[in-house]
Amino acid sequence: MGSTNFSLLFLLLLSHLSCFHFLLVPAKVFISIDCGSSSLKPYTDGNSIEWVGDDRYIQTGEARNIISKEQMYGSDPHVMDTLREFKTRTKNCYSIDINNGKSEDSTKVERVLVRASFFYGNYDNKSNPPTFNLQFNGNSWSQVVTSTCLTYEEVVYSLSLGNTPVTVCLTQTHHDNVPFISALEVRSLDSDMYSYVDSSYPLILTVRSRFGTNSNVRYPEDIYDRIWMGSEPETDGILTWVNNTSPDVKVSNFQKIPKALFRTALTSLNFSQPIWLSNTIANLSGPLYFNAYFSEVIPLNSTQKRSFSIRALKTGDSDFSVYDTVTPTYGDALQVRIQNVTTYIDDNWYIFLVPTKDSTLPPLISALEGYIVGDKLVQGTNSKDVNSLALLQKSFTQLQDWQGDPCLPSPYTWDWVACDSDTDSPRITALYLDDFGLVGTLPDFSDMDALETIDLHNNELNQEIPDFLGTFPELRVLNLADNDFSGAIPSSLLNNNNLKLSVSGNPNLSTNDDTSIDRNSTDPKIPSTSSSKSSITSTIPIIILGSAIIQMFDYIFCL
Ligand SMILES: *[C@@H]1O[C@H](CO)[C@@H](O)[C@H](O)[C@H]1NC(C)=O
Ligand SMILES: *[C@@H]1O[C@H](CO)[C@@H](O)[C@H](O)[C@H]1NC(C)=O
Ligand SMILES: *[C@@H]1O[C@H](CO)[C@@H](O)[C@H](O)[C@H]1NC(C)=O
Ligand SMILES: *[C@@H]1O[C@H](CO)[C@@H](O)[C@H](O)[C@H]1NC(C)=O
Ligand SMILES: *[C@@H]1O[C@H](CO)[C@@H](O)[C@H](O)[C@H]1NC(C)=O
Ligand SMILES: *[C@@H]1O[C@H](CO)[C@@H](O)[C@H](O)[C@H]1NC(C)=O
Ligand SMILES: *[C@@H]1O[C@H](CO)[C@@H](O)[C@H](O)[C@H]1NC(C)=O
Ligand SMILES: CC(=O)N[C@H]1CO[C@H](CO)[C@@H](O)[C@@H]1O
Repeated sequence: MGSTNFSLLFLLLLSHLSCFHFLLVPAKVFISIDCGSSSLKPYTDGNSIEWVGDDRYIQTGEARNIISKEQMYGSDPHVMDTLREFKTRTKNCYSIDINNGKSEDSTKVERVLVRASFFYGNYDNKSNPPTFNLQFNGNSWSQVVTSTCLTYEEVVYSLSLGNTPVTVCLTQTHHDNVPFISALEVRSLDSDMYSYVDSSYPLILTVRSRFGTNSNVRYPEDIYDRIWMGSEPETDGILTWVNNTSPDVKVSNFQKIPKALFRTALTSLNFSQPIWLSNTIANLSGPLYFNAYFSEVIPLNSTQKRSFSIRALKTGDSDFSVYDTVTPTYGDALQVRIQNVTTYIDDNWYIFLVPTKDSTLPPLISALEGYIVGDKLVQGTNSKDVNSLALLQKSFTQLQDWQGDPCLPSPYTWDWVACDSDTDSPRITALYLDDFGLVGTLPDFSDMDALETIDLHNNELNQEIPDFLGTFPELRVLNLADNDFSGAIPSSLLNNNNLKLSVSGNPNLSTNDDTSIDRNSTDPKIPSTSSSKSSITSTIPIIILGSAIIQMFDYIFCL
């Protein structure tokens, strides 16, 4: 970069409500959930976005009101004044049926944008904003470090199984740090958006800024409701804001970004002065991808030229690479992809816009969007197992508030299952449904054919012992003790010598004297030998996470 003095532009994230009221068709899926609100009447905010309460999306946690409205910059006060906290359980999940209750829609949604917002507002009067983890559809998403300001996390990913529900889970990771959430938004994206990144990887937002103004753009100008944050006015005497004099800017359909972004730009006062964009990302785990947007702001005559190179540090390189040299056109939008970027000193990424030698005008930029490419998406727990768990949940209401992927991400399984979590499509190996107050009859869950342990003792199951319980090829422990089972014991169970069967405490069960049932009269123990499985019981301790979780840059709305 030679001896040039670069001016450093921090992307300070200042927020102002935008106030455009165009009527546009929104994204196909457009669900906005005001967490902790049970209001039955939808609330429409200043951007024409309709918010609903979260009752229908989650069964756990408790609704709370914030105490302090200080530092609520940029957020809708009505949406942010309630939240849901999760004092019990390690993992609590929202499950959002993006078909909105309709049966399998012919129009498949391929990609979604999910945004989770957190505004602490001292709701618990402890002045102690918590830290916890966030997951989507069985994948690790981020560590949320809340503060007194509004923060949000955003991820874009593909739904490989079509219109499966979007699940968002919060997991407690630190003692006394109770997870909470203020808002949750799901928007569908068109399949060609962000398609230059392999769809088996998620994109986790790090920055989405517009320049030359302090006002934000989101829905309705961006029909996908991406939030393009305005920035701080320039006061350093090096950079300045300009308005685009073109009455209209052509934005090709492929870019699908709002025209409004091109009304303004950031430029240098001095034609030879580069623009330097930067921000910090601690613990970057994947490459950074950026989209930068440009448009010439004045009609140029024959002696004027605006041309500059775009430089950034490519993963694996030791010096800044030139990604592209651009000459923006008046009245046209230009998108440049800056891919495979990594961080440099002190976990900062840098993008330089450096004027070419023949340029008579300084560089400029209208908008910038940046993502981290996350870890490969998991497939999710085996679908036979998931469907069978759904049958159990349908039969027994007390199981219904378990949502999200039952096994993933490891170690956050549901409390009453164990999984073989060595793969990205784990199997359920144990059901620990002892003492759950189950009354009635079992549905046929024989599709869960990787089960090794079924513990149903101490419930009120009152039926004949169903034959399907004898069909699990891997079953080693079946505990049916202390129920109201009746009739005879199926021979498939009696004849299975590998099975530790317990049926004591079922007074109406006919046990022929000679049989070897209750080969052990005491309750069988959950095997602790079987090596790789995590044997999780309902008294699971809080697990403090190791270093495997990505620490993400939180999008913070603070002055
Ligand atoms: C918060 O706690 C303080 C004392 O610690 C108490 O005076 C105040 O009334 C509490 N506020 C609310 C809203 O509970
Ligand atoms: C851009 O235009 C707006 C009004 O359209 C005006 O308020 C603002 O001052 C202009 N900014 C610059 C840098 O000229
Ligand atoms: C413009 O910037 C260049 C390089 O930073 C510097 O040498 C020159 O003095 C500057 N000109 C003005 C008018 O500030
Ligand atoms: C081009 O525009 C610049 C700035 O307005 C002006 O100084 C210059 O004389 C113009 N040149 C021609 C050939 O019109
Ligand atoms: C990014 O890096 C990956 C892995 O090194 C490589 O396969 C891919 O081609 C790179 N993409 C671009 C656009 O440079
Ligand atoms: C056992 O069977 C009898 C008669 O069928 C019934 O009255 C009784 O309630 C049953 N006992 C239990 C514990 O289910
Ligand atoms: C980054 O990772 C290191 C080691 O895994 C950890 O000690 C540190 O706290 C992390 N930093 C942040 C900001 O999470
Ligand atoms: C079938 C079975 O598990 N039998 C066990 C019963 O318990 C005794 C000791 O308590 C074991 O030795 C048996 O193997």
